[in-house]
Amino acid sequence: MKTRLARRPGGSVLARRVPKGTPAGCEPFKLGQALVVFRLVAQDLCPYVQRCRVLLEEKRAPYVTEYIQLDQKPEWFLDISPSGTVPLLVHGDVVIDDSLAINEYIDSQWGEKASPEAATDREQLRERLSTLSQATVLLWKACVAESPAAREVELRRLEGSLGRLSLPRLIPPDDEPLDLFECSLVPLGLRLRWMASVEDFPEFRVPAALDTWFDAALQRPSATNSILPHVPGKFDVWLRSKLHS
Ligand SMILES: N[C@@H](CCC(=O)N[C@@H](CS)C(=O)NCC(=O)O)C(=O)O
Repeated sequence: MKTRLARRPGGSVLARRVPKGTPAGCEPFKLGQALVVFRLVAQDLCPYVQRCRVLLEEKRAPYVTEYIQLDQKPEWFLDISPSGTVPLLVHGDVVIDDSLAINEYIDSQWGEKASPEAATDREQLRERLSTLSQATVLLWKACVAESPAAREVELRRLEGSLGRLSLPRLIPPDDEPLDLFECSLVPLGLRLRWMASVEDFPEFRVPAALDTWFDAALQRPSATNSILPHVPGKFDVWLRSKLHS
């Protein structure tokens, strides 16, 4: 059963929470008729979690997302998580607690490859992903900055970091999956859009080519399916509270 599903991905399980009675162990389990393979422990606002969900959605891999509160981490999570951070992937005996490592692992386990084979290309991908992670941190710093002046500094850094991102190719058709870099770019694009909808920061502009890429990427089902519907509203309230505190 597992092998057949692995050869022919599809039938993505879109359960958003693990229902009551789900085994707490790490074995694949049945949800309705589907065999659930990947289990992702998550927090609803986290951009790193969303990277993994975009990839799982792009690959139509069967998975469940189990949301936890980071200020009340459950015992079972602390027992299996080396770092106490989300995302945490559980797959059989394998437990991984870093979004980029998780995505590399999922890519090695399921469906068509979303990353290059050659070692030099993989190294280059890691560098691009590292710049992307820096941009993600800068966006967060801009949001939580303690004064408008400090925010402006972070926004300028963010703009510089976005300018250094090597641009993705044109967005592929929906039936052609995004690659690993593109999957990680989606959560950043979404948060830049949410940020712009809360307030116009006149000194800050997303580079035009990147903005055009976001226009197309954020329409993909993987972008909308990879977050819970309440999250844009929650981000809005959170950012307003930071801007006006
Ligand atoms: N490098 C990690 C970073 C993950 C991370 O920082 N996650 C945050 C949530 S967005 C977290 O779990 N923080 C722990 C906490 O708040 O206790 C990754 O890419 O997975």
